[in-house]
Amino acid sequence: MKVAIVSVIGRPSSGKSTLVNTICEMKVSITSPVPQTTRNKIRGIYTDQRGQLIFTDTPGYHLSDKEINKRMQEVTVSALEDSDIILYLLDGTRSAKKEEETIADMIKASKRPVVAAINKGDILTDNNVEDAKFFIKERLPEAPVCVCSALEDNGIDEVLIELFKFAKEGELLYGEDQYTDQDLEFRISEIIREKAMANLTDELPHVIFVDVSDLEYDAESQHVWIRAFINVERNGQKGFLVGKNGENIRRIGTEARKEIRRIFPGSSVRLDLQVKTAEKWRNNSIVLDRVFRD
Ligand SMILES: Nc1nc2c(ncn2[C@@H]2O[C@H](COP(=O)(O)OP(=O)(O)OP(=O)(O)O)[C@@H](O)[C@H]2O)c(=O)[nH]1
Ligand SMILES: [Mg+2]
Repeated sequence: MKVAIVSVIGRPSSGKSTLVNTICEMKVSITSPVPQTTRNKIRGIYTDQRGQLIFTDTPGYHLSDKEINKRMQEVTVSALEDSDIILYLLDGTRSAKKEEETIADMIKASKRPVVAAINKGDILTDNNVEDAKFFIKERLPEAPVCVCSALEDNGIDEVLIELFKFAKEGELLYGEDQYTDQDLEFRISEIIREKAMANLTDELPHVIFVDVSDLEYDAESQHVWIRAFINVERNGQKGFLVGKNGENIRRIGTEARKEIRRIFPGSSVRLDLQVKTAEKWRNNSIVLDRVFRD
């Protein structure tokens, strides 16, 4: 069996999380049109008769000295170090500038085998594809190049073929049916965060975090009960989330519950969702949020 850990690297909004979800055929990582959606390393696992590829989805690499960006850059760099292969995702609709050059140089410096995938093939012009290919040829001449659409599931098989070529013989690291290693609370909180982001505008998506305070599963009645809080930084932000007559929070809850049910096939799910002002912003993503606003 072939096995490899694959870091998915690219600029914010290039489609890294969408790609990992498409490959794993399950939603393992949340996505949105808002850049910098992914905040942590997320693992998605793909297994077939060839072997196993463990994908690490990373926060988009954004050049900036702001604290949030530096933290997310660190997450990306550590994923690079932990990986056997790099899957470099380029958004073909955007021309390669300084940021793209920095990422390409970083990948080169890591000395890992790299597969380059030009994403958003469904909306690319021939010129877009040529430009992206030219850029890769210049910066990473050894990398095989694929054109794909993570959203429409096109060209993904070619990406997998190229990745498996670099994978080494080894034992499977995860069970054949496993598609992620995230714990349930984290997945649920991410789904809620995605739905909240989709129902908010402007900077607010970046100043929220979600915590799941209770998760109970009754195997006999196949009933799941979840209590979760969407935390905002200041009281004044609560209204945006709750909406007129609670309309917004209801919509977020309904959309989230629908998706959470897929994690528990055959079970009924009750989701109690509330908005609160966090007394204390926790480390990690929370500090990121606060700094991001500054
Ligand atoms: N047209 C098109 N849109 C895509 C494709 N892949 C992703 N997108 C869209 O691009 C946006 C960003 O996708 P994500 O998967 O969240 O991007 P990401 O690289 O994980 O972004 P960050 O986590 O913020 O770095 C979303 O609106 C996706 O629907 C694609 O193949 N074609
Ligand atoms: Mg992402």
